[in-house]
Amino acid sequence: MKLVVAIIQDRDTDVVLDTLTARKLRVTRVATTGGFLEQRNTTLLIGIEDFQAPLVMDLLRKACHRRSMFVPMAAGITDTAYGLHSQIEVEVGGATVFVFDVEHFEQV
Ligand code: 2BA
Repeated sequence: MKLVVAIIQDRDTDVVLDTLTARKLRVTRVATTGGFLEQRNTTLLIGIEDFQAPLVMDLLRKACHRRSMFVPMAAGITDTAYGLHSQIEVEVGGATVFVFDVEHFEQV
């Protein structure tokens, strides 16, 4: 068995949940926050059989999109030469995925 931990953008969450549950895959959604941008994102915990891992990766690839975001430069690195409201472009997503082997699974 494997545990897939996938960090995705909030706006992709509904589509991913619908896609996974339509295939009878079980998923838990956790509200999280990225450490760099400090913006909300979603972490999914997906417990699966080993043979389902390629399917889950494929579904995540199709449903999660990379997007460019413009965020204000941190006050400490703002250069007035670029104006007071300087923004930097950051690419976020589609999904950051960790796959773990599960040592033990039990529902009591
Ligand atoms: P954040 O930490 O808010 O990062 C958002 C985006 O900012 C990242 O997109 C990346 O493009 C950029 N970024 C992050 N740290 C950076 C740094 N030190 N220097 C320059 N740019 C940086 P993604 O890579 O797609 O990550 C999206 C979210 O996934 C992250 O939000 C974080 O919540 C999570 N994540 C990504 N890699 C992770 C890891 N190795 N461990 C745990 N969580 C991770």
